[in-house]
Amino acid sequence: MKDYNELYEAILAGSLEKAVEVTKQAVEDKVDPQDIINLYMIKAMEEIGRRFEAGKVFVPNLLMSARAMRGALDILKPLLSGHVDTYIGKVVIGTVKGDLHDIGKNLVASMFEGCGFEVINLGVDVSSEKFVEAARANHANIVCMSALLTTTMNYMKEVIAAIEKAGIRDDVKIMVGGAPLNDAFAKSIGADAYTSNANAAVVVAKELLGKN
Ligand code: B1M
Repeated sequence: MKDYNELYEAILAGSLEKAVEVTKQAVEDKVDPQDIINLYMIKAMEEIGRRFEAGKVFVPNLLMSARAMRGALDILKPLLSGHVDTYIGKVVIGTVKGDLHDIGKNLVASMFEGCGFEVINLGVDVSSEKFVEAARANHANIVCMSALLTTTMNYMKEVIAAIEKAGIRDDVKIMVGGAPLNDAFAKSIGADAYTSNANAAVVVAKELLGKN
């Protein structure tokens, strides 16, 4: 496969135009969208995160990289979404209250859509009330929560408590994800599953619904 390292560099540098240009080229060259995402885009976001942690770059750099990543992802989104006549299930997804990170969550949402789920994407900074309201109003099969901060991941427990209090816990499966989470954390808060990436989220969701 041709090397699209320019895409990695463009996202790292926060260059939206370049990221879009190289992604369009990769699509024209018929590169698998999953490879574009996993080999270049996510790796660039990981590296900008490392540099941020090391104090070499700052919040504006993160924002510019995120903007470049989103621009590139927008081009790939339609390619992740196949046409479906019958939905496998309904997913309500959001990034929990206090947390503004949405790139990973949107990737998970796109994968769900592409694999035959109907997705209600609540965005970022989502309160427990909003999760409950959306799950109930849409008769969701799955509630998916994302958190990227160690300070916000604990809010997931509050959402689960609210879902229980609303009397709909038996109607929905609860899935969680995001970089600081793991299996043990998911179990400790009473979630049905944790997955580390977007592909696994779809596989596990199908398993939970007995649709694999
Ligand atoms: Co922030 N940030 N950030 N940030 N940011 C991190 C998360 C951090 C690790 C960077 C670092 O220090 N190395 C750090 C968190 C430290 C911690 O909590 N331990 C951090 C910090 C500290 C902050 C601020 C506090 C910085 C500040 O203001 N001083 C601030 C907080 C704002 C807030 O949320 N209240 C902040 C702000 C931001 C920006 C707004 C500038 C921007 C986000 C823009 C946006 O999302 N629209 C940003 C970014 C870009 C990052 C990093 C660099 C990249 C995140 C990302 O998009 N990754 C991040 C460092 C890093 O992750 N290496 C960092 C790519 C994405 C594809 O991966 O989101 O992990 P990810 O999603 C994956 C999986 O986790 C999983 O699947 C996805 C795809 O495979 N997944 C799920 C995610 N959700 C799922 C849900 C599921 C299943 C799987 O449901 C079932």
